[in-house]
Amino acid sequence: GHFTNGQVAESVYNYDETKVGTYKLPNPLINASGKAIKTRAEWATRRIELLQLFAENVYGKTPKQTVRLRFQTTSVDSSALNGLAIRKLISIKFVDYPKLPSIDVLLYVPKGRKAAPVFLGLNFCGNHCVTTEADLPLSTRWMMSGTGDVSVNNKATEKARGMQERRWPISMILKRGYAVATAYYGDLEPDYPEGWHAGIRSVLGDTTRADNWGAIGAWAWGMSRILDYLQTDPAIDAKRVISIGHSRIGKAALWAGAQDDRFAAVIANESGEGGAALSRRWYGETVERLNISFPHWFCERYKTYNKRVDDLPVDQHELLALVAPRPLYVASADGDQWSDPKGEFLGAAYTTPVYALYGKVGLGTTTFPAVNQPIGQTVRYHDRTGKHDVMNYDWEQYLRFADELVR
Ligand code: GTR
Repeated sequence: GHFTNGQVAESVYNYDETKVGTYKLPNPLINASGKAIKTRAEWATRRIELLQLFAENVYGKTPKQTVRLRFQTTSVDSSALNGLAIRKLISIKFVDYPKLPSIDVLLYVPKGRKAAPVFLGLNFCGNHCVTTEADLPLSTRWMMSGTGDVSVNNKATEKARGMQERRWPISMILKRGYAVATAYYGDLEPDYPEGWHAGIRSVLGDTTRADNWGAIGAWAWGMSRILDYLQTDPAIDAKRVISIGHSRIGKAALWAGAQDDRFAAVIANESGEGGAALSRRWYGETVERLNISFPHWFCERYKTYNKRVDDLPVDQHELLALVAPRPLYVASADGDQWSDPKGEFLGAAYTTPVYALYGKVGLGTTTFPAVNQPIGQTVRYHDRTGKHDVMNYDWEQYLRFADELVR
């Protein structure tokens, strides 16, 4: 990112468990007027209230208007990745906003499988960066500067090809019968404070409002537009589209899955603060630090909570609860204390009463597990050893989770 840890005062992050202190979380099953929620019907109303509270105070309001899309398939390779997959490139164009960049989708479908379930996740550095296939065009969009000339003057170079291939074990996923759909998150909005001028937020929303959507909202919205496309593709089982994302894109995957219940399941890999981690738990990154480092990610009003997170009308376990009764996977890494593994775990654990309304066991425990020990039922969690990253270990768990709960 643009900012490295330690640039601002220490008070905005904490790595000392003894300093976490006490906090009182809002109860997902007590509504804004203090009424206890006891039935699924009451939850349906409470759910709308929570979505609104997250929109007004955290992510900003997602514009509701229907945007006319045109799906243009620009390339089909019927024998990609050594014959494992059909590879399609689809540009999602905005009919009414011809100057906006398209969302350029890279889709791999396992060959010989009808109506494949699919993992849908945005990527950090262009489709060319999730695979080494040489014929895939380099994204021409604004790219963050990186080490080793992977971008020059904010444009991708050939050196970026395959750069995040390890995070996307596409062949392994295809062999398990799943399709993979991805697009560059910068197609929706380049990730820097003024980036919105070049993205969807330049034409939708209202920048004068304290609850105008932020970049995370734009990325989440883009995931739903890709889902719109997937619903039209007979090679895909549109009832089995899994929203997945890592880190900031994991925050977006959660917000997408919370708002759009066409997503069959949600996976948040090390989504951290503003994602799966509890905001009131003062550990790792804080709301204040997040808003200082990334002023464009959330709505303006979120900043007013920088020094008073206890006043937030919601906390992140309630975001996770919005996924119920659908399967949810929250994952951490023990080398990624910035994301607050324990705060992510507790976020997942505190969805339990909402899953129970549907007769489902969520995580089924409030005891933090040992490393590399996946736990849970409809809600699952693991704390992998190692760094802030997406590893095969993570994917192995996600594939098993999908095999058991999404197919
Ligand atoms: C960090 C940020 C985290 C997380 C991460 C990422 O700098 O503080 O909240 O989003 O970036 O996206 O890799």
